[in-house]
Amino acid sequence: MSPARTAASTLITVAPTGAESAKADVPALPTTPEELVETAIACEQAGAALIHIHVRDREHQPTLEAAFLEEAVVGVREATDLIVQLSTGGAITDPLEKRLTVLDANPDSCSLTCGTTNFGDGVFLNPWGFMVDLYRQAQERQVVPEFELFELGHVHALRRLIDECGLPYGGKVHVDFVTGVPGAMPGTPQALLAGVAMLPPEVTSWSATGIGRAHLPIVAAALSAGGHLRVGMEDNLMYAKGRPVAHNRELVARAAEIATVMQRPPMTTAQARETLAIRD
Ligand code: KMH
Ligand code: ZN
Repeated sequence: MSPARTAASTLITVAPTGAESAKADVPALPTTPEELVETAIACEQAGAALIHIHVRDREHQPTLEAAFLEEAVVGVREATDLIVQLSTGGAITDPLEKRLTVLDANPDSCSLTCGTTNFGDGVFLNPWGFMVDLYRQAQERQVVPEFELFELGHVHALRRLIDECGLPYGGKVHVDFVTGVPGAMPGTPQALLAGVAMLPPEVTSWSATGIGRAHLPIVAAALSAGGHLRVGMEDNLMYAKGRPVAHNRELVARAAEIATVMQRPPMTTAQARETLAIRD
């Protein structure tokens, strides 16, 4: 399938929490296991088919500890049919070795960022050796990676990764353009379309994320260009000017509504599992 061909329906991913916002500043952020499961149920009902999870400890701090990750995977699996994707990006302070242990929690999917990038005032480290280790481990464990592309150079690094390591488990290649991170690829239709034009032919589906004020422009641009969507409070805390997001469900519901108006209604979880070749 050509990645530029418009899919009939839209895969909506929700990224509800992230590692960057503090619970004290954003009380609506789901940081407890109960809040995560409640969010997952509500977002599935609103049209999401995949959940990208970062977990927090009992003090609401980002963590990569196995017990918290496993609790999240099991809890969301029991309560929903969402594809469970764990972040291997964590927070920018997380060591690479710890990030590799995320796969021990047995997710359906994992994020895999295709290179180092500026990340606001910090640096999000993804050296080549780490990418290869993570990719090979995902292949061995039948975990489907979602390749995160923050920069146009990351598209080329994905080309190199496929050349060197082959295709992911299941044979499908799904990527997500993360646009609008300060210091990285801007959240503009022009940058997004440049990335889409560069995608290797092995890519079978792509989605896009617009950080902060890039959120709505990127939703519109991705749908127009045949892509899928990632929304959620990891990426955007404002529903509209002066109106904070009250619940992740709102962002999913609005994305689903726009997609439906554009004749690209939300995918079911079963369709999404087939699209990404998630193991049974
Ligand atoms: N929190 C960022 C440093 C991912 O989930 O893989 C990295 C991130 C990407 O969110
Ligand atoms: Zn993330």
